Amino acid sequence: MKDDCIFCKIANHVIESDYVYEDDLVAAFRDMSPAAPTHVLVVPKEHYAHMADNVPGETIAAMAHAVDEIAKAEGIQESGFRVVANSGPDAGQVVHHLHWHVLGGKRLVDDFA
Ligand code: DGP
Repeated sequence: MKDDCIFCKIANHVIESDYVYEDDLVAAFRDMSPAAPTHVLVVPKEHYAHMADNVPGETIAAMAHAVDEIAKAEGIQESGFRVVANSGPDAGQVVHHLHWHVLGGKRLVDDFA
């Protein structure tokens, strides 16, 4: 855990949040500035800065499993959803702890992200 990282703190319950899914490797909680009716962030409990930070396959698999569980629980599995991983400055990454945005519950085709 990185001491100055907000998502490390949330994923490891140092700071509590609005959790929707959790297992040994990942936590998922609602984005504080939702861009869609469902806007959940899936984050690993270990600290990785972004998608190009040698993230273990086991962690990626756990994140993908979390997306599946969240889509079912949120009722967006059939209607559709988007998964976004902003990585680095050109993507506008603000929080430098790997996270996947899971967005759904409205038409997203005209939204850029
Ligand atoms: P980005 O790094 O640009 O992929 O987006 C970071 C997202 O994280 C942004 O949508 C707002 C959200 N966020 C930032 N800080 C917190 C926080 O402390 N709690 C929650 N729930 N969301 C946060």
